[in-house]
Amino acid sequence: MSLSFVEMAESLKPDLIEKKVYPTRLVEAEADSEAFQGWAVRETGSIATLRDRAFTKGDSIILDFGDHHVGRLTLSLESVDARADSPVRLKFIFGEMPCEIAEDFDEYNGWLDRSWLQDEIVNFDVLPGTYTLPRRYTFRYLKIEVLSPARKFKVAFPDIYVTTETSADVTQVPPLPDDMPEDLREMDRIAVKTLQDCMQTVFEDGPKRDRRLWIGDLRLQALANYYTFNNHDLVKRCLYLFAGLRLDGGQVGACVYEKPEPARDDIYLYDYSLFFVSTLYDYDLASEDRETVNELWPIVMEQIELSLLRLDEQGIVKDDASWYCFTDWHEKLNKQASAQAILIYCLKRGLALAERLELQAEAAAIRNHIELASEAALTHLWDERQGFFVSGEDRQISWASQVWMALAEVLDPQANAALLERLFEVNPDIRPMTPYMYHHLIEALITVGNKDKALEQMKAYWGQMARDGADTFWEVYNPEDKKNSPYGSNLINSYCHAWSCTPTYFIRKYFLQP
Ligand code: RAM
Repeated sequence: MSLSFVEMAESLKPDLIEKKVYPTRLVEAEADSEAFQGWAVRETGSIATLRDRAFTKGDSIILDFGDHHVGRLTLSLESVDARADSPVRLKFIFGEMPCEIAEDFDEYNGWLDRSWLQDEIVNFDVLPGTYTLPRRYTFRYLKIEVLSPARKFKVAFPDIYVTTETSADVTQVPPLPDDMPEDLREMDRIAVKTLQDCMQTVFEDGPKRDRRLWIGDLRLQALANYYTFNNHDLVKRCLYLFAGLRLDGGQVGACVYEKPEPARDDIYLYDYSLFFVSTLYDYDLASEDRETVNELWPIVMEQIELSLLRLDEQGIVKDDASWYCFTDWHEKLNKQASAQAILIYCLKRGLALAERLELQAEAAAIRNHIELASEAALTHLWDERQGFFVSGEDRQISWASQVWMALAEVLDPQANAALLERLFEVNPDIRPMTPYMYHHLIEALITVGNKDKALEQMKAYWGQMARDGADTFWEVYNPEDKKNSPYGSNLINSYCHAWSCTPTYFIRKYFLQP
């Protein structure tokens, strides 16, 4: 009997690799207008001094674990001066970034639930004792506030460590050549660590938040993975989850959950459902696993057909209130042109897959759709006078629309290259907001043959993130507004985010030879 898609996915669930990591120093966060988001971290003592200290109500310490980690905290507690005659009550605050241990979570008023912020009050009944907290945390910094004891005894922390978890096997990552410039080597290292910490039993988008599988993120993680950890089974598992958990209309949903059992979310994003096509295309190239590709091919056709239903009589993606396409976190961005371009981009990958699978009739049908959708884009979205693609009723000109049209290669190669040059010259106001959109900008520059500009942009963006102190690359980064958040508070941003891990893909795919 053949397995259902979800059963197949579950049969591929990986074991997690664990490692014990100890804190490296004691620190404090201090206000510093020069530092990223206004918080600098200053060393207050060596970790060795922790063993000799005893704490009472009102005391607190901040431990620095030296790098970003995902895992479970274990700590040993001892009573000092007298036997513990009451439980010990501790508050733990875990932070990926200094802002999380410096600012008060109770003042948080962002749009996502506060419960994503990682803090906890825990009572420990028996001392001495060694305890492992039940939840997984994502952090570099840990603040411990002692809420009790206040009277007879004090509490000491003779041992404390995190057991990290990931399905990424670091021994698989090929070393970079010795002559790789230091800034790129560093960017690659941070990107690989970002991917590593997001690789759990699925490719999570962010191990702090949302800790789930989104297909837009998966697509980019899978690309980076093929050049680093090269774990094909994890991509395969994720593809089967999306295939097996489609929405009622057949669309691949934007994200799925794993626990308590695999389940879909109800979010449908036009672009994200189409990315099933390109993710399978990339998987096929990397793995040559024809059995899987053949089995999942019908879902590709289904996503294509469903997406074509959104075209109006002119062959353009309808832009009304009844749909949502992600493209980027930018509140003013009109998504019509980028959606049209993503449709064409994915149709082209669908065509290549159909040809590889020798499905002539399907290939012919898709070829026809590519012609019609490209023709429609040139007729209705291309503004010859301005030399840009326009989007929506107000004929908006944005970076995202041009970048995606360049990736879809709607114009001939020369005109495509000129489009991106003009984009930099004119610099329309609606700019890329996230590393996700920057990824596409870099890929578009490489597509038109402008590798120098791609490298320059990568260094200006991810390079600046590294200079701003990133241990892992962030979900949101606007060098002009470093507290920027699509959720109303930088505390809730994810500071280890899947869609930010692609510098390693670019470096290893395009920049190994100078
Ligand atoms: C956010 C996350 C995720 C992304 C979606 C669209 O919730 O950042 O990574 O894919 O938005």
